Amino acid sequence: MKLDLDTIAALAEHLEGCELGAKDTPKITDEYPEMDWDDAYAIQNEIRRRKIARGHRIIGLKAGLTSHAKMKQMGVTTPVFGFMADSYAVPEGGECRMAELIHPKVEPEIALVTRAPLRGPGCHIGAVLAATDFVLPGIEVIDSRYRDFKFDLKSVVADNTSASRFVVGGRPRPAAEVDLRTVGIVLEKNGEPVAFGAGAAVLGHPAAAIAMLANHLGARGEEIPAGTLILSGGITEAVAVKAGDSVTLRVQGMGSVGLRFA
Ligand code: OOG
Ligand code: MG
Repeated sequence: MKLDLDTIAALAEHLEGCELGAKDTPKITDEYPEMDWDDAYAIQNEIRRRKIARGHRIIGLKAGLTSHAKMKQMGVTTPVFGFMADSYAVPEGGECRMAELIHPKVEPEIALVTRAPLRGPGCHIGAVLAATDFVLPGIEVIDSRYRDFKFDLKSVVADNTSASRFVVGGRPRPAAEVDLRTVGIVLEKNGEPVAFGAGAAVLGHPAAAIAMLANHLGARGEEIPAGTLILSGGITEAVAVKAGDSVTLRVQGMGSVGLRFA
């Protein structure tokens, strides 16, 4: 690690302050170019600790930048991992208030819920599928705290991978009943289809993103507990939204899920 604990705490406070106050900031590597991956995850963990200390619960995990479409859009090459706090959850068909957000975008994702713990190293797609209870459609609302969504990987990891809101719903299906590679998705904005894809856009198989997450946590002596909701990452480019927009994700054989922006 290159940063001291005071700097990590100050950066976590700054980034969480931007999240809660819906204010943007230049990316933190501008001021701390020496920061490394461990620093970045330490800042994210400190944001998580702050939320728990205020009485929030962590209700899920996420992988991001897991599709070529997303990596190309953001100009990066490796997946990243973050957490979801209870305050991020939006009910099915519910509303996101633009006043609480900076410049939100929506992503069509496949969500998985585990029924057994997953621990790396060596976690693979087969182990993930065996430990998955069910799969369901999810829309992630990302809202980078960085000005104009401009960041590098370390900055975005520190910023909890732009996590902001999410909704899951539709028709959950047992993992064994669907082929997540060929499952088709359509993302609609105000009734118009705006993005299309298939599960294989995420690392060849969305479960591969979960295996990477388990291996990432395993390297830190942690695991994915049983009963964890995990977003596997945007299948297509993220789509910008504004007040008045409504967004629906349709996933083949899994119904649809939606939310509105006000
Ligand atoms: C980083 C988060 C990406 C995904 O699903 O790819 C992400 C960003 O693009 O702001 O959540
Ligand atoms: Mg995402």
